[in-house]
Amino acid sequence: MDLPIYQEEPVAKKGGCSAGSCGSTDDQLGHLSDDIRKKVQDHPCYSEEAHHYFARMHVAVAPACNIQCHYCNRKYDCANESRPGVVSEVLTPDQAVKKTMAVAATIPQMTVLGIAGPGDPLANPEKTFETFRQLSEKAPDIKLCVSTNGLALPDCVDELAKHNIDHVTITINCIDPDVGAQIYPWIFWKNKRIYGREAAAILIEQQQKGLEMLTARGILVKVNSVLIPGVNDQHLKEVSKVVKAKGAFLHNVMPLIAEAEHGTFYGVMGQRSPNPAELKDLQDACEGDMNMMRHCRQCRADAVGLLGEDRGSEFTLDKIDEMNIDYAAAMEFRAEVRKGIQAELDAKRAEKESGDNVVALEATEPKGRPVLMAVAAKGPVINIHFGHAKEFLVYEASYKGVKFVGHRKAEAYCAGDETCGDGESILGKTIKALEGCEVVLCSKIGYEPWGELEAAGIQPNGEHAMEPIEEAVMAVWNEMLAAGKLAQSAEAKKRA
Ligand code: CLF
Ligand code: SF4
Repeated sequence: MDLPIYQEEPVAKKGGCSAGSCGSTDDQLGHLSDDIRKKVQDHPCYSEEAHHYFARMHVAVAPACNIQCHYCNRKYDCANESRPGVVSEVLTPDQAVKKTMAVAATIPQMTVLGIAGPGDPLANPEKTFETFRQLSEKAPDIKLCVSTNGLALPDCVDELAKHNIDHVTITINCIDPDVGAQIYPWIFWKNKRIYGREAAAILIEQQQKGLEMLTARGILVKVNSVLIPGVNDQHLKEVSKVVKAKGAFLHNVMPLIAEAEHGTFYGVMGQRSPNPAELKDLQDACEGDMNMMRHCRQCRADAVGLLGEDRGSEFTLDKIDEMNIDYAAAMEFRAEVRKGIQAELDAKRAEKESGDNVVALEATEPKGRPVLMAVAAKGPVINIHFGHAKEFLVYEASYKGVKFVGHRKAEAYCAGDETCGDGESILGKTIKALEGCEVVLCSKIGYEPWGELEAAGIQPNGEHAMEPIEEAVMAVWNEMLAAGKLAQSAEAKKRA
């Protein structure tokens, strides 16, 4: 069996987490029925734990959209489910199926096929459902997933259920038409273009109706919301409450991406994006009511691979044409690989439950303040050199344990000799991206960035290379506590 794709080097040390929860969805969702756990445990978006092990892919078969969002420019991927970047190729359903089989045969950990754009999948129902129809026949071991703005959703629920699609994402940015009118200039509804508040009211009604219909059928619904400062930032707490009450399974609040160069209305008008602290505060505020997703990477509509990586360029149509795919053999191999991952995850859980090999959590009462730590990792262990990291995972450590709170994008500081001259400015950007983090854990780090990070108040740490992330983060927090670095303010003490 090949090594799982995240594993660049062998895992040197294994162990349970002292925190008990570690922010892993597996534990957070411990209350779920076996049936639902089975549905989410190898879906990289629905399970935070699974996203370290399992990959997803999107096929861009849906170019048209039936609404306009102020954060979207059709030239780019759907901002609901993607970071801006043109879709390399819009595919026909036949091409999409061929690509999916090629990826599934090459990346056995790819468990989920999603349709998420570049327009709205349900505004392109023939292409979307033809793709799903073929795949459910030809690749029955792949879970099917769809993401929609919800306008056409109520009309499509039967068809979705028919294709055994049990993961649907609806982007719901508001439940108040006055807020909606600031986000959606128009919708295309019953062969007419409708504008402003009236358009927003119809969209909201359709979204809510679709959500209720799906949950009534036992289909898992994730709600995505784009956080737009000054527009829906206060309102999203209410959205979270309402969608939870209607049975949504997970809420994913994502930051608005509004770069002027993408040519979106918000970008051109100078609407700002939220900063990481604003995003975290809102996610924390919603968390009391809802399971929150914090590991979303705002993928491209043609993304391939683990969340946070994109292997799409390996699977262009001309490259796929040259591949020889024996899907029956691939299915066997995929099953074997998944069994291996499952055994690893089961062992990890058993270890956690037994408490064996657990780093002691020294602080069991409210002492010591929470600390944000950035981690350079791909998969569940600290395995990336600081200079090679293209993103950092951010964890919050406290006396309660370790919780995953998000990620920060970065440019690789060290990409080889030719780019070393750019290193300094890239390092400056990375330090800015890590704002609020007090420690950065990585497998290795050079002398120069070490000094600059320290000068910026971020302590580099390469001592936990190849260790499981949560354990290492907890150990560092305990060291800081023991060294007297985590004194709480009087106000924080009172709150605790
Ligand atoms: Fe794709 Fe979306 Fe399905 Fe995941 S993505 S259709 S639920 S398989 Fe995932 Fe990507 Fe975030 Fe979407 S990380 S943008 S939430
Ligand atoms: Fe763009 Fe998606 Fe909004 Fe349609 S639903 S306008 S594709 S962001």
